[in-house]
Amino acid sequence: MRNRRTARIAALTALPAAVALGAAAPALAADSQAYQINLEQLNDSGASGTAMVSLEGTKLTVKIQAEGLTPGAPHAQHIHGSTKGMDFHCPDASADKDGDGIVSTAEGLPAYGDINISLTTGGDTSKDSGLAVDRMPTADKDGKLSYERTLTVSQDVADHFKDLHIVQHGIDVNDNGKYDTDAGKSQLDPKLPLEATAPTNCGMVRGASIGEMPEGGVETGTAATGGGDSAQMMALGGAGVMAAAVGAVVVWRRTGER
Ligand SMILES: [Cu+2]
Repeated sequence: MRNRRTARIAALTALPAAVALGAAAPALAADSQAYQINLEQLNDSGASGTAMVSLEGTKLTVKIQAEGLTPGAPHAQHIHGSTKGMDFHCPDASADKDGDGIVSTAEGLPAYGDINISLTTGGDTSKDSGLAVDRMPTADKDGKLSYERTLTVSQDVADHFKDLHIVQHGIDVNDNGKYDTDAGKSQLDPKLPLEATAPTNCGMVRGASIGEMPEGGVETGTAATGGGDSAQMMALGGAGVMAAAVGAVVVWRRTGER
Protein backbone atom coordinates (compact mmCIF):
# COMPACT_ATOMS: atom_id res chain seq x y z
CA MET A 1 0.00 0.00 0.00
CA ARG A 2 2.74 2.42 1.01
CA ASN A 3 4.77 1.48 -2.04
CA ARG A 4 1.87 2.23 -4.33
CA ARG A 5 1.39 5.65 -2.82
CA THR A 6 5.09 6.41 -3.12
CA ALA A 7 4.93 5.46 -6.78
CA ARG A 8 2.01 7.83 -7.34
CA ILE A 9 3.86 10.65 -5.63
CA ALA A 10 6.90 9.98 -7.80
CA ALA A 11 4.79 10.08 -10.94
CA LEU A 12 3.08 13.33 -9.93
CA THR A 13 6.39 14.95 -9.05
CA ALA A 14 8.12 13.89 -12.25
CA LEU A 15 5.48 15.27 -14.62
CA PRO A 16 5.48 18.92 -13.52
CA ALA A 17 9.27 18.90 -13.28
CA ALA A 18 9.51 17.81 -16.91
CA VAL A 19 6.94 20.41 -17.97
CA ALA A 20 8.76 23.15 -16.08
CA LEU A 21 12.14 22.29 -17.52
CA GLY A 22 10.73 22.38 -21.02
CA ALA A 23 9.03 25.73 -20.44
CA ALA A 24 11.81 27.38 -18.49
CA ALA A 25 14.83 26.43 -20.56
CA PRO A 26 14.38 28.97 -23.41
CA ALA A 27 13.65 31.80 -20.95
CA LEU A 28 16.85 31.25 -19.03
CA ALA A 29 19.34 31.90 -21.83
CA ALA A 30 22.02 34.28 -20.61
CA ASP A 31 21.50 36.81 -23.41
CA SER A 32 17.72 37.16 -23.00
CA GLN A 33 15.88 40.35 -22.17
CA ALA A 34 12.18 41.07 -21.77
CA TYR A 35 10.32 44.34 -21.45
CA GLN A 36 6.79 45.58 -21.04
CA ILE A 37 6.28 48.94 -22.71
CA ASN A 38 3.21 51.05 -22.04
CA LEU A 39 2.15 52.97 -25.13
CA GLU A 40 0.71 56.31 -24.02
CA GLN A 41 -1.35 58.60 -26.20
CA LEU A 42 0.08 61.50 -28.14
CA ASN A 43 -1.90 64.25 -29.86
CA ASP A 44 -4.87 63.64 -27.57
CA SER A 45 -5.56 60.57 -29.70
CA GLY A 46 -7.04 58.39 -26.99
CA ALA A 47 -4.94 55.54 -28.37
CA SER A 48 -3.02 53.42 -25.91
CA GLY A 49 -1.59 49.97 -25.72
CA THR A 50 0.93 47.56 -24.37
CA ALA A 51 3.96 46.13 -26.11
CA MET A 52 5.64 43.00 -24.83
CA VAL A 53 9.12 42.73 -26.21
CA SER A 54 11.63 39.96 -25.78
CA LEU A 55 15.13 39.52 -27.11
CA GLU A 56 16.95 36.22 -27.42
CA GLY A 57 20.35 37.24 -28.69
CA THR A 58 19.47 39.21 -31.82
CA LYS A 59 16.04 37.57 -32.25
CA LEU A 60 13.45 40.19 -31.34
CA THR A 61 9.81 39.30 -30.71
CA VAL A 62 7.37 42.22 -30.51
CA LYS A 63 3.77 41.77 -29.41
CA ILE A 64 1.51 44.82 -29.40
CA GLN A 65 -2.08 45.16 -28.20
CA ALA A 66 -3.47 48.65 -28.80
CA GLU A 67 -6.89 50.29 -28.72
CA GLY A 68 -8.48 53.63 -29.42
CA LEU A 69 -6.96 53.75 -32.90
CA THR A 70 -8.56 55.01 -36.12
CA PRO A 71 -10.86 52.08 -37.02
CA GLY A 72 -10.23 50.12 -40.20
CA ALA A 73 -7.11 52.17 -40.92
CA PRO A 74 -3.48 51.09 -41.20
CA HIS A 75 -1.19 52.29 -38.44
CA ALA A 76 2.48 52.69 -39.23
CA GLN A 77 4.55 51.61 -36.25
CA HIS A 78 8.23 51.82 -35.61
CA ILE A 79 10.96 51.38 -33.09
CA HIS A 80 12.51 54.83 -32.93
CA GLY A 81 15.72 56.12 -31.43
CA SER A 82 19.42 55.58 -31.61
CA THR A 83 21.75 52.92 -30.27
CA LYS A 84 24.65 55.41 -30.26
CA GLY A 85 24.09 56.92 -26.84
CA MET A 86 21.68 59.70 -27.88
CA ASP A 87 18.99 60.69 -25.40
CA PHE A 88 15.80 60.28 -27.42
CA HIS A 89 12.43 60.01 -25.72
CA CYS A 90 8.70 60.28 -26.38
CA PRO A 91 7.71 63.87 -27.30
CA ASP A 92 5.14 66.00 -25.48
CA ALA A 93 2.91 68.81 -26.77
CA SER A 94 5.84 71.26 -26.71
CA ALA A 95 7.19 69.52 -29.82
CA ASP A 96 4.35 71.16 -31.83
CA LYS A 97 6.56 73.86 -33.32
CA ASP A 98 4.07 75.21 -35.90
CA GLY A 99 1.35 75.49 -33.27
CA ASP A 100 -1.33 73.65 -35.26
CA GLY A 101 -2.17 71.57 -32.22
CA ILE A 102 -0.64 68.42 -33.67
CA VAL A 103 2.81 67.00 -33.08
CA SER A 104 3.56 65.72 -36.56
CA THR A 105 6.03 62.93 -37.18
CA ALA A 106 8.53 65.48 -38.47
CA GLU A 107 8.05 67.65 -35.36
CA GLY A 108 8.45 64.60 -33.14
CA LEU A 109 11.67 63.41 -34.76
CA PRO A 110 14.03 65.64 -32.72
CA ALA A 111 12.52 64.08 -29.58
CA TYR A 112 12.01 60.46 -30.53
CA GLY A 113 14.75 60.08 -33.10
CA ASP A 114 14.74 58.49 -36.48
CA ILE A 115 13.10 55.21 -37.39
CA ASN A 116 15.36 52.37 -36.33
CA ILE A 117 13.06 49.46 -37.18
CA SER A 118 9.76 49.47 -39.09
CA LEU A 119 7.35 47.07 -37.41
CA THR A 120 5.76 45.81 -40.61
CA THR A 121 3.56 42.74 -40.89
CA GLY A 122 5.88 41.15 -43.46
CA GLY A 123 8.97 41.74 -45.56
CA ASP A 124 11.50 44.48 -44.96
CA THR A 125 11.74 46.03 -41.47
CA SER A 126 14.27 48.77 -42.22
CA LYS A 127 13.66 52.52 -42.08
CA ASP A 128 12.88 52.31 -45.82
CA SER A 129 9.57 50.60 -44.96
CA GLY A 130 8.58 53.35 -42.53
CA LEU A 131 5.59 54.41 -44.57
CA ALA A 132 4.80 51.06 -46.20
CA VAL A 133 1.19 51.37 -45.05
CA ASP A 134 0.18 48.27 -47.06
CA ARG A 135 2.45 46.23 -44.77
CA MET A 136 1.43 47.91 -41.53
CA PRO A 137 -1.20 46.44 -39.19
CA THR A 138 -4.75 47.71 -39.55
CA ALA A 139 -7.02 48.50 -36.62
CA ASP A 140 -10.33 46.60 -36.55
CA LYS A 141 -13.74 48.30 -36.65
CA ASP A 142 -13.48 49.01 -32.92
CA GLY A 143 -10.06 50.63 -33.26
CA LYS A 144 -8.21 47.69 -31.76
CA LEU A 145 -4.98 46.36 -33.16
CA SER A 146 -3.06 43.21 -32.44
CA TYR A 147 0.45 42.62 -33.75
CA GLU A 148 3.10 40.00 -33.34
CA ARG A 149 6.30 39.46 -35.24
CA THR A 150 9.71 37.96 -34.64
CA LEU A 151 12.60 39.50 -36.54
CA THR A 152 16.37 39.55 -36.43
CA VAL A 153 17.98 42.81 -35.32
CA SER A 154 21.56 44.07 -35.34
CA GLN A 155 23.85 43.39 -32.39
CA ASP A 156 23.78 47.18 -31.77
CA VAL A 157 20.02 47.09 -31.27
CA ALA A 158 20.27 44.02 -29.05
CA ASP A 159 22.96 45.68 -26.92
CA HIS A 160 21.17 49.03 -26.57
CA PHE A 161 17.52 48.07 -26.74
CA LYS A 162 16.76 50.04 -23.57
CA ASP A 163 17.56 53.27 -25.43
CA LEU A 164 14.75 52.73 -27.94
CA HIS A 165 10.99 53.25 -27.95
CA ILE A 166 7.93 52.22 -29.87
CA VAL A 167 5.73 54.73 -31.73
CA GLN A 168 2.43 54.02 -33.48
CA HIS A 169 1.14 56.51 -36.02
CA GLY A 170 -2.25 57.52 -37.39
CA ILE A 171 -4.70 59.88 -35.70
CA ASP A 172 -8.24 61.06 -36.40
CA VAL A 173 -8.26 64.77 -35.54
CA ASN A 174 -11.81 65.52 -36.76
CA ASP A 175 -13.11 62.23 -35.36
CA ASN A 176 -14.79 61.14 -38.60
CA GLY A 177 -13.45 57.58 -38.36
CA LYS A 178 -10.94 57.82 -41.21
CA TYR A 179 -7.82 59.60 -42.41
CA ASP A 180 -8.49 62.77 -44.41
CA THR A 181 -6.62 65.96 -45.28
CA ASP A 182 -8.75 68.36 -43.16
CA ALA A 183 -5.72 68.72 -40.88
CA GLY A 184 -3.33 68.96 -43.83
CA LYS A 185 -0.98 66.71 -45.71
CA SER A 186 1.88 64.70 -44.33
CA GLN A 187 5.23 66.45 -44.41
CA LEU A 188 6.81 63.05 -44.99
CA ASP A 189 4.75 62.10 -48.02
CA PRO A 190 2.35 64.71 -49.49
CA LYS A 191 0.28 61.87 -50.95
CA LEU A 192 -0.66 60.90 -47.40
CA PRO A 193 -2.81 62.93 -45.02
CA LEU A 194 -1.14 64.34 -41.91
CA GLU A 195 -3.62 62.22 -39.95
CA ALA A 196 -2.12 59.02 -41.41
CA THR A 197 1.42 59.72 -40.28
CA ALA A 198 1.19 61.81 -37.10
CA PRO A 199 2.14 59.81 -34.00
CA THR A 200 -0.78 58.45 -31.96
CA ASN A 201 1.09 56.87 -29.05
CA CYS A 202 4.59 56.25 -27.78
CA GLY A 203 6.26 54.11 -25.15
CA MET A 204 9.82 54.05 -23.93
CA VAL A 205 11.75 50.89 -23.20
CA ARG A 206 13.93 52.76 -20.73
CA GLY A 207 12.15 53.25 -17.42
CA ALA A 208 9.74 50.43 -18.15
CA SER A 209 12.56 47.92 -18.20
CA ILE A 210 12.25 44.81 -16.15
CA GLY A 211 15.95 44.20 -16.54
CA GLU A 212 17.93 41.35 -17.91
CA MET A 213 16.67 37.85 -17.54
CA PRO A 214 18.12 35.89 -14.64
CA GLU A 215 21.15 33.87 -15.50
CA GLY A 216 21.46 30.27 -14.47
CA GLY A 217 18.66 28.05 -13.22
CA VAL A 218 15.73 28.47 -10.85
CA GLU A 219 17.98 27.43 -7.93
CA THR A 220 19.23 31.05 -7.88
CA GLY A 221 15.94 31.82 -6.13
CA THR A 222 14.49 34.05 -8.85
CA ALA A 223 11.28 32.03 -8.85
CA ALA A 224 10.45 33.19 -5.34
CA THR A 225 10.89 36.91 -5.96
CA GLY A 226 7.56 37.22 -7.79
CA GLY A 227 7.25 40.98 -7.65
CA GLY A 228 3.82 41.19 -9.26
CA ASP A 229 5.06 42.81 -12.46
CA SER A 230 3.12 41.11 -15.23
CA ALA A 231 6.02 41.20 -17.66
CA GLN A 232 8.30 39.73 -15.06
CA MET A 233 5.74 37.06 -14.34
CA MET A 234 5.53 36.33 -18.06
CA ALA A 235 9.30 36.15 -18.27
CA LEU A 236 9.45 33.83 -15.30
CA GLY A 237 6.46 31.84 -16.49
CA GLY A 238 8.38 28.58 -16.66
CA ALA A 239 9.55 28.87 -13.09
CA GLY A 240 6.08 29.94 -11.97
CA VAL A 241 4.50 26.86 -13.51
CA MET A 242 6.94 24.69 -11.63
CA ALA A 243 6.34 26.46 -8.33
CA ALA A 244 2.59 26.05 -8.71
CA ALA A 245 2.93 22.38 -9.67
CA VAL A 246 5.22 21.63 -6.74
CA GLY A 247 2.74 23.37 -4.44
CA ALA A 248 -0.06 21.16 -5.74
CA VAL A 249 1.94 18.01 -5.10
CA VAL A 250 2.74 19.10 -1.55
CA VAL A 251 -0.96 19.63 -0.86
CA TRP A 252 -1.79 16.22 -2.32
CA ARG A 253 0.86 14.55 -0.18
CA ARG A 254 -0.42 16.17 2.99
CA THR A 255 -3.96 15.10 2.17
CA GLY A 256 -2.78 11.58 1.38
CA GLU A 257 -0.95 11.18 4.65
CA ARG A 258 -3.86 12.25 6.79
CU1 LIG B 1 7.39 56.08 -36.20
